[in-house]
Amino acid sequence: MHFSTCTFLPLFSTVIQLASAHFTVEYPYWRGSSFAPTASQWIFPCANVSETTDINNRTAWSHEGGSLRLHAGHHWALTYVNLGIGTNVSAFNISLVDHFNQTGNGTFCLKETGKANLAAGLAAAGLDASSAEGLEASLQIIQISTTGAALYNCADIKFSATAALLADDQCTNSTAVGGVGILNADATAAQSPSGTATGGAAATSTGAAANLAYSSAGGVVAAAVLGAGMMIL
Ligand SMILES: *[C@@H]1O[C@H](CO)[C@@H](O)[C@H](O)[C@H]1NC(C)=O
Ligand SMILES: *[C@@H]1O[C@H](CO)[C@@H](O)[C@H](O)[C@H]1NC(C)=O
Ligand SMILES: *[C@@H]1O[C@H](CO)[C@@H](O)[C@H](O)[C@H]1NC(C)=O
Ligand SMILES: *[C@@H]1O[C@H](CO)[C@@H](O)[C@H](O)[C@H]1NC(C)=O
Ligand SMILES: *[C@@H]1O[C@H](CO)[C@@H](O)[C@H](O)[C@H]1NC(C)=O
Ligand SMILES: *[C@@H]1O[C@H](CO)[C@@H](O)[C@H](O)[C@H]1NC(C)=O
Ligand SMILES: *[C@@H]1O[C@H](CO)[C@@H](O)[C@H](O)[C@H]1NC(C)=O
Ligand SMILES: [Cu+2]
Repeated sequence: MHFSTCTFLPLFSTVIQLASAHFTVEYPYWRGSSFAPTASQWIFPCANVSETTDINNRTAWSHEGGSLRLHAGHHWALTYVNLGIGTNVSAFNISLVDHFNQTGNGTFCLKETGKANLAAGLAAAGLDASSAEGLEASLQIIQISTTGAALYNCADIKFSATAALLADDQCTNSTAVGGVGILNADATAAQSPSGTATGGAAATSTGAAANLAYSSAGGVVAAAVLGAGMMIL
């Protein structure tokens, strides 16, 4: 924790080893490899990989929240999934999945991603199922692991009412891969670094981290958190 910002991290040779970890977006197919020479997952907002210019190369994705499959290289990472509407998105301002702790390395898959949040985000943009049909959009997936530096990858989609979700056999989490929600402590606990954890957070050790708690299984997408949660990274 408390590493300097990610722009300094490439100065350390260890980053070269970490580079093979990072993560891959397997579905919807990412806009291009963020391991390519001119790309870097450290670069906001999309790893310095340009948007897909040919609409036929965009994955058809349900406006009710399609599937998302990652290959995660870290043993855990705070993970966010955002979406922006447009052909060349600069504001990924629809939060599909607020941050949760993605645990385990290997395949991580959400069959139906952020359905309620996407509906609300489309409504905020004045869109509904019919007017969203065929629109281009981009997903931004962010992972933040132990060093506190954020990793970015994007995938370009087009909304399609007929887009299928991934089949069950193509959307499974690897053994020991999953996610846990992060619940912030209440105000009282936040004032007291040695305060009692509100759940099964005993694995974490620092004062602030001790205030984090796992939500019940399935609570991942709904997990609520205050900004203080970020500071422990
Ligand atoms: C981003 O990619 C372009 C080529 O697409 C390259 O010229 C540029 O140096 C890259 N930026 C960084 C910071 O690596
Ligand atoms: C679209 O995808 C095809 C097949 O992957 C690729 O050969 C082609 O270069 C892509 N076109 C653009 C404009 O990215
Ligand atoms: C897409 O947006 C980026 C960043 O704002 C910009 O550099 C690039 O020129 C845009 N691409 C097109 C085709 O307009
Ligand atoms: C995420 O979960 C892993 C595995 O349980 C744990 O080691 C790590 O500290 C957790 N990270 C946060 C920020 O809670
Ligand atoms: C997970 O990490 C362990 C230890 O670094 C490694 O041996 C294993 O191959 C990784 N598994 C996957 C699926 O990447
Ligand atoms: C996201 O930005 C677009 C364009 O600026 C705007 O129309 C939309 O209302 C914003 N959505 C949210 C959820 O803030
Ligand atoms: C993978 O794990 C996440 C977090 O626990 C869970 O929400 C998701 O449903 C799992 N994926 C599948 C396909 O079961
Ligand atoms: Cu990495």
